[in-house]
Parts: sequence; C-alpha cells; structure tokens
Amino acid sequence: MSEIFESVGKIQYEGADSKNALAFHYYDPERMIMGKPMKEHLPFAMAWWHNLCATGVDMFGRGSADKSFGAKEGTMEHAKAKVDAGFEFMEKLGIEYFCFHDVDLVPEADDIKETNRRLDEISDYMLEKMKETNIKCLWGTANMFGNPRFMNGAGSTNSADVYCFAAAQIKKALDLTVKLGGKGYVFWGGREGYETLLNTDVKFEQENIARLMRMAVAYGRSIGFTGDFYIEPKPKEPMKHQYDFDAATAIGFLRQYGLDKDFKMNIEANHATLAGHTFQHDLRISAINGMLGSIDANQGDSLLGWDTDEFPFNVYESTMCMYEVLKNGGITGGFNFDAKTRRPSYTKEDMFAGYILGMDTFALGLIKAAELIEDGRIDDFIRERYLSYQSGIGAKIISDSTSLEELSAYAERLGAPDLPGSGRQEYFEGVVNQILFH
Ligand code: XUL
Ligand code: CO
Repeated sequence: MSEIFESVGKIQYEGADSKNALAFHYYDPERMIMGKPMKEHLPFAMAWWHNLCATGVDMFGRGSADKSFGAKEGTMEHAKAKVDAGFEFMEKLGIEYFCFHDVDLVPEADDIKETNRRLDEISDYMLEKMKETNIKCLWGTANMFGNPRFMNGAGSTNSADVYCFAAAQIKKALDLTVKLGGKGYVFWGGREGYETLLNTDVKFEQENIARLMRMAVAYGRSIGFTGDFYIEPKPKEPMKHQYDFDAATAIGFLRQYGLDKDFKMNIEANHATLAGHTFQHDLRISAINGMLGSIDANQGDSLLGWDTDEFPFNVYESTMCMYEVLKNGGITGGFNFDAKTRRPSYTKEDMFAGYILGMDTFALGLIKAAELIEDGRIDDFIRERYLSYQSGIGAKIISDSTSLEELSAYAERLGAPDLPGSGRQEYFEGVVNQILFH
C-alpha cells in the first residue's frame, strides 16, 4: 500500500533547541516523570472526525482541506482510505489510541441496516490494522446530533420513533466499541437540551435520557463491555441550553438516576470554559467525585463565544490539567485531541503540526505539573490553611460530633474571631510562574 503522508516521516523527539517543524520538542515518550514514562502518563488519542473527516467547512464557506486521501468521497473506498490514512498518521506520531463516532467511519445510508452493514465491513478492516500496528480504541460513540431527525435531541426527542433510531445507533456503536476493544463509550448530548421552555417538558426529557442510558448500560454489560461509560458535559452549542451543562450538573444527573456506578466524566477543555469555568475546575469537580475518566484535550479562544476546538498551546492550562491528573493518580481513559487545525492550515503537514503542538503542550504540562507537586509549596500551604480543623472545635466539626448550639456558644465565648489568614494568591501565582519559567 502506498504512503499517504509521503512528505512526513516518523516524528522523533529532538528536544527544545531543535527547529525542525516535524519533530517533538518536549514529548519524549520514554522520559521518566514521577516514576513512569511520559507515554504512560499521556495515552494520546486521535479524533477520527476532526483529523480524517473535517475539511475546514464553516458557516461562510466550503472546505479548504482535501481529506479524500486519493478516493472518491462518500464511498466505502474512501472509508478505507481514511483507515489507511489514520493508521499511518498515528504510527508516524506514536499515538496509541483513536476515538470515533459511527458516522465518522462510513458514509451513512438512508436505511440503517445498510449503514450497519458498512460499519461491519469497515470495522473488520480496522481490526486488521489494529493487529498490525498495536494501535487501540480509546472510546466509541454514536453521532446523534448530525442527522436532521435528531433536531430535537436523541434521548430527549419528542418523537418515540426517533428515540428508537437513537437506541439503534447506540446499540451498534456499542457493538463496534466492544469489537474494537474500546476502553470507554461516550455520550455527548449535543442536542439533548432546548431552545425554549415554551415547547419543552424538561423533566420528561431528562427522564427519557436516563432511560436510554440505563438501556445502554444493560446492553453494553450484556455483550461484555467492561469499560466506563462517559458523559461529556457541554453547556451550549448546538442547543441554547444543554442538559449536561458541566461536570457538577452531569454528576448530579447520574446520581439522581442511579447511573453513577457505570459512568464517569469525559472533560473537554473548551466545554468547561464555555460553561464559565476553567478546564481545571471541571477536572477537579470530576476528580473529587471519583469520576474523572477521560479528557478531550483542546482549547478555546476567550475572544470567541463558541467551541473553537483548537489544538492546545496554552501551557498554563495543560499544567493545571496535568496537576489534576497526577493528583488523581492518573486517569483510566486518555487524552483525545478533539481539535482541528484552523481553516487556513489545510495541508497534510498542518495535520501533523496540530498533533505535535498538542502532544508537546501536554508533555510540557506534565513536566511542569510534576515539578509543582515535587516543589510542595502549594500542597503544604493548602494543608496548613485548614489546620484549625485538626484539633479543638475544628476537630469536633469534621468528626460530626458537635451541634449548632455548641458552635454558637463557642463563638459567643470568643467574642470576635481572628481573620482566617492570608490566602496568599499573588504569591502562589508567582510560584507557578517560577516553576513554568525557571
Ligand atoms: C462536540 C464534541 C464531540 C464529542 C463526541 O463539541 O466535543 O465531538 O467529543 O461526540
Ligand atoms: Co469532545
């Protein structure tokens, strides 16, 4: 089989002084960080949709990038060419995982039975490639937002017939995920939300989403899927209001409907910022609830109000992300680059440049997060900051052995408490800069 990315060889680590555009400058897979090689800390994944399907189309213009890979688009030959391109791409970058939606893999037919037949064919071909290369599937999902039938959502749709199509797609996507040995299965509720409450029964819709998820868990477990289900929260876009607004909302939903044992979060940086949080915030909320599962590694643009899905270059953000991941003891999922090159970056080399940027940014984030933890000043300060709960009245509070009356009497005896001690925010922001730039 002929090479698709002829101008690009295997991407090597060359170090920070190298000016080679097609080399890693920080991602050194075997370098040990906190007792583990970088590549084990950072199981990177390629997003089938952005990398192999998206051509740079936007609301104002047709695509700028050629993703035909030598085949006629809309054919099974093209679907196979994308598999060839994808595996060559991942091998050249040393990426061990991929993520996919059903419709990323094959052209969707009018009849779902034909689409499923095509999916069987392509997944056989993918399995062959996986055996040859040792590349694995991180997670699969069903695209339940692109087809016009899902205009009012999938689990949240007003149409029971459409609901059945969503169920059929989930069933097939789970079959594929299991066939390809995927570690996880994602629900991104793209159109699970509403435009106006004037036509929407929110409670009914949320209960129906939970029903669909419960059926997915039952089916998945029945066919031997032992991995995690994930919710990928996002507050808006395409809908004005989406039910999985952020990690806290999604975790509450999972607990309410008894799904919290089977699900974790797949946190996407640009979704967290759309919800008005930092990326780190949603990672922390997931982690403290034991639900930090996987990560969609990208970044948004603070000047734009939508999901720009940019390759991450902000090292401050990736450091804070890796700080959360290290503190969590790692993640069972991986780092999926749900990111696309900008419309004017339409060449094959640009595809590599995007991934090199993302992988280097997370490698730097890992190095710096480990330094922050090894430095210890932040951890020490946080420990000290809550010391008043380690003895006396504080110890009684956290052992649940006091009452409002006792606390009130204590406060009256004190008259006026001392101020709670400086938060030293500016000092610690300086510590982060010191670690980042020493
Ligand atoms: C959309 C998004 C999706 C999910 C998978 O914003 O992030 O691509 O990751 O459906
Ligand atoms: Co995503």
